[in-house]
Amino acid sequence: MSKQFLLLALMICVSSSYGQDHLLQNVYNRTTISLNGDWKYIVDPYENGYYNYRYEPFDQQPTPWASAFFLNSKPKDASDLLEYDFDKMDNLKVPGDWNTQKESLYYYEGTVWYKQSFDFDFSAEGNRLFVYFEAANYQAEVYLNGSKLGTHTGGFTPFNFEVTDIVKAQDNFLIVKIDNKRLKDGVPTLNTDWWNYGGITRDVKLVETAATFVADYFIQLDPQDTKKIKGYVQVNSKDTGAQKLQLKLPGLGIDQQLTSDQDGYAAVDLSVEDIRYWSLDDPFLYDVAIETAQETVKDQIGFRSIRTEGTQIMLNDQPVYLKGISIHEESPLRDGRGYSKEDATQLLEWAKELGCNYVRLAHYPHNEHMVRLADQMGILVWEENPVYWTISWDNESTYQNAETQLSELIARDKNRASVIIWSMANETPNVPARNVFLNKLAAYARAKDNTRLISAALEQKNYQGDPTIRTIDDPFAEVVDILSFNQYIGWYDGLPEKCKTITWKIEEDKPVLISEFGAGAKQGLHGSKEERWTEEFQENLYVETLQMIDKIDKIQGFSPWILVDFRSPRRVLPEIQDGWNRKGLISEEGEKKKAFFILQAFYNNK
Ligand code: GCB
Repeated sequence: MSKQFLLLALMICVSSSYGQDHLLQNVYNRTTISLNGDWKYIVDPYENGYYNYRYEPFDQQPTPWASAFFLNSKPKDASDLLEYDFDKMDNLKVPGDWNTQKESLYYYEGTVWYKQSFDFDFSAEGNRLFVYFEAANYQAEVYLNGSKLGTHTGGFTPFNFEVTDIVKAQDNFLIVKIDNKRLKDGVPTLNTDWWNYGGITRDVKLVETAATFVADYFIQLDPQDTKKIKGYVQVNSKDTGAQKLQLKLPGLGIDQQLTSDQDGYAAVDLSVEDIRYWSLDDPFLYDVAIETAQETVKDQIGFRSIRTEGTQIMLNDQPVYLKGISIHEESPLRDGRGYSKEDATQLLEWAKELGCNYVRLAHYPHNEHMVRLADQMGILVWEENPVYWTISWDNESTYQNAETQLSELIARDKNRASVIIWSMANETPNVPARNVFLNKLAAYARAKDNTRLISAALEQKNYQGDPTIRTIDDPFAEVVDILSFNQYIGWYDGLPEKCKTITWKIEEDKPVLISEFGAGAKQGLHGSKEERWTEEFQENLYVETLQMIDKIDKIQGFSPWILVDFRSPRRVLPEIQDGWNRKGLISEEGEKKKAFFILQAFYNNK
């Protein structure tokens, strides 16, 4: 194993100690049993089912009282005192946020307990079983049949636990305590401009594996040599010693035996002459199969190179201009958090219709359908860690939390050709503790994945005090591969006409992206271009901004804010906002605003 991959493997082992098992690779394509559907729930604002009256967690007591909710207790006889009963409760749908399912939970931030029952038969002796959550916001305590499996922190990344020794043939009860209280030391922190949807927001699956199984793999083009495919496969086995496995890429004529080391790792290092590279016009995905003696895991992987050269972004050694749009993960088809393939399809089809070749998935990891579809549709992707605005930069556990969330995102999406940028953070203040925090995070991301570019949405400033000249003055600009910043000239900063008066002085020899600009407009509200909230105001802001952007010589693309109006508790203006950030090019009802067509025309001419 190369030094680099050894380091990678070590880091993965370290991160798995953070309260959950090593993340299974590619659950998306494995045969699984869905636990989606109706789950019983108990709203528990005082966390009465979690703490005793001395405020000690039941799950840390040697013999928890029957009143602990995760025990799913039932009265032993008619005189027994018990003050809860899951089976008499109402249901919440999983996947789904609770806010848009129950009116009484619309603004709720706190604990809700979920319970699902299931039967399970192993299909072969010696097999193993995992319960896999695609995401739950924000903190999850997970119990099966009264035993604690673990805790997961972070609302947007997957986690799994092995349940081989706990699962029974019948009447299993999986109980999950979800707490979406915002926390000062959390990631994100107390303040965000999006809705804090709570719940088990994505799919829950049971994954049965063979005794020895493919736990993980990272198979990508070598960034140093586009005729090489490099990475690793990791098998998990209770048997120690080397394992034989077979890596097959029939489209490239590859059928190679690999032998894992003591820790289950086998390096992948293949020389290939004639690769059909994944590209925007030809998003070709190769069928990949990894076989152990007992099972086969299949995936579809694209091979492309991405790098920067001076101020250009090079996709397969050709400069590419990123015609983008920012997207929040809300369903364009229902209300609330998006989670389905249909949600992702609609969002990405709108992006395509707009003329985009690139999307910024803001401000946290979106569901896996987005990147899987982007792989198929030939759309480049920016993925983002929810390090947003003000984070407790000095708090080591906040850093660990941010790193773990990033590591789970990279673990899930590291084989996706569409993903070209890992973004560390959004609009964070330039203070020493933040610089230490972000530098460490960027170094971590680079060590984990050297096949992608690092960025962050930074802020712009007056150049040497002159308000007509703008620049980026931030030490993190030295660290990133792509220099990105948000700017709102014409909205928070003067009126759209102001764009004409601004020039840009960007000194770094790097590709530059504008990760946000925009203006609010209520779809259907018309008036003059001077009138705030009208479609005409927003349209004019796009006209003016696009002219300004075209004059910034290092610009290699942008992702305006935002594709669709999205919910935000910060946006309370009656009759206009009513709880929605109105900077969408499309309303939450799916109606396009005038600015949509301005951007579409610009992209079509680019
Ligand atoms: C920003 C933030 C984004 C907000 C947006 C706005 O700079 O990055 O999260 O939603 O501005 O609408 O103010």
